[in-house]
Amino acid sequence: MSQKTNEYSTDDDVGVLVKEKPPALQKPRLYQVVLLNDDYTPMEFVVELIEKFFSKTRETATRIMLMIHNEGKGVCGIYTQDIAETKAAMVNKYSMQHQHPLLCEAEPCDED
Ligand code: TYC
Repeated sequence: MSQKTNEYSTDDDVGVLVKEKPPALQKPRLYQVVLLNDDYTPMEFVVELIEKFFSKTRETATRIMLMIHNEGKGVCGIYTQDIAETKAAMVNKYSMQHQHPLLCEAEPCDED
């Protein structure tokens, strides 16, 4: 009698493919963590925050901060949903603790 040993084979079908492999896993949707401009948070605080939470050099952090200051918002990093939302929450908590109105959001990246 044929005994099923797992989903893809039985004892007596050695070497015979009885079921096709499942399709390859889909890539998870990515999220960008953005900082919003405001009129009150000091530039130096924003630069240090970008260095601290997004592991950027001072040069890159300064470029991102100036981009936000001039354009209204800017991307600090791209992650999976859980990490992006956790980072945004940590940044908002840190800004509040330092009494700055700086806002951070996680938003889905455009799909390609
Ligand atoms: N606009 C702020 C200022 O002139 C600086 C700033 C930059 C604030 C980026 C927030 O996400 C921000 N002090």
